Amino acid sequence: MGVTSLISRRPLPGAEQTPEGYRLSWRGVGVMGVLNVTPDSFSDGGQWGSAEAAVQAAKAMAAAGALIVDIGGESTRPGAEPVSVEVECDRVLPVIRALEGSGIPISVDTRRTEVAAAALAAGAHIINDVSGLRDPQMIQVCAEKGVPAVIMHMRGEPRTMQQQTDYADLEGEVFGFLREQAERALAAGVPSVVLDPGLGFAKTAEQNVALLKALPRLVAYGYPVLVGASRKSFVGKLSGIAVPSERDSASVAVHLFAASRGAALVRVHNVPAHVSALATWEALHHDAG
Ligand code: HH2
Repeated sequence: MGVTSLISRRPLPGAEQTPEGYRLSWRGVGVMGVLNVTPDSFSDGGQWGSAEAAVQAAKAMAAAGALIVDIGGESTRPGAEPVSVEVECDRVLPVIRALEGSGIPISVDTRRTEVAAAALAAGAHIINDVSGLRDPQMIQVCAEKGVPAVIMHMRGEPRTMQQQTDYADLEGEVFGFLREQAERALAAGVPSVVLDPGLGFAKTAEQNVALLKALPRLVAYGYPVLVGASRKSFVGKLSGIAVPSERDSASVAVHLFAASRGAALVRVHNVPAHVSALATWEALHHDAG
């Protein structure tokens, strides 16, 4: 099981100071806990009724072994309507501010440069952009602030993306886009990037499975790869479980499959279930030599 690192030019909790910048390193597969402070996210919408409840949830995720907690203020599920910058900021900023100094690496899940800049000013450490830094200003923000970025592939907008699932060459387009965006971001001064195929974003269930199978091709580019399958509808389809919140064991199975294909991070709702499953999987690999 290899070691993965993310470099930041700004202090990052748990990171070691090196001549290159602050290096956050982990062995095996790191867990990113999902914390949606939205009324309408597909599985945890409305779960954290107040900023204080969200802060407690973030702390519980970190205590359970999450490497990073990902805070989102806009649902990007298929068909979701966009929210304004003000609404998104009102949702995420109080939680980020309250977590400052907690020692938890925080990423902010946003497509908007204004939200990203405000979140970084409030104490967030990493940008997670489901639109894959398509807005050049998002690259600017990450470069100027010196923070790592998660680059995810999607097509179009959440509202209409499931009408855009015709690909001439699925893996070529998804992995090619991610590689180009990584090179663009690094050339502009973003200190490090994570690549994410964007399961469920303008993809059918079969296409999500094809991307998971092809993951080693993406991993071979040399950047850390994140996979986010948690509770998604294709996991429901694979497992036959209709209710998203009941899909945690099935999500673990998909994430172990991704781990076996080289994923360095998994983005999950149920942190304890993933931490124990991954620790067991890693111990087996270790003992198997
Ligand atoms: N999936 C979702 C949101 N953000 N970010 C990355 N990097 N990768 C993902 O797969 C990903 C993501 C959608 O899931 P969720 O946050 O649970 O739901 P919603 O968009 O409804 O808030």
